[in-house]
Amino acid sequence: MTFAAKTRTLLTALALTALGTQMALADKISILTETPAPAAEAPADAVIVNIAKMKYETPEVTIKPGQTVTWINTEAMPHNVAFKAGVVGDAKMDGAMMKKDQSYSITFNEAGTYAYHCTPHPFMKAKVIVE
Ligand SMILES: [Cu+2]
Repeated sequence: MTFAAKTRTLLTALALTALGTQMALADKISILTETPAPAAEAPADAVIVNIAKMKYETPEVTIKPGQTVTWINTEAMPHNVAFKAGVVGDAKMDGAMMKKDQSYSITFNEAGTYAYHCTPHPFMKAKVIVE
């Protein structure tokens, strides 16, 4: 094999590995919109988790694969939804910060237990169980 051919083979292998990782990430969850939406625009069939007084008001929700959870921040303190590395993919995932009356929606595509927290307030913890 020539050097060029070897390089091409290596690059193809790297590209496929990167693609595989991306697809695995995209499979576990789908984020409805990267930036928070107005609370009133939460999907009608979503399971709602309100955030108030530095807490996720429903610390545990159980849904089926393909269902969407929408978080609504009801207070002035900004909050988000974040996953540690290994939960929804190899890397950690920090959702966008929600201001008061903003929402953030995630569709969970695969069965599993998804523990999450708020990035600036790591003591705020809850989970989504998909079964
Ligand atoms: Cu918070």
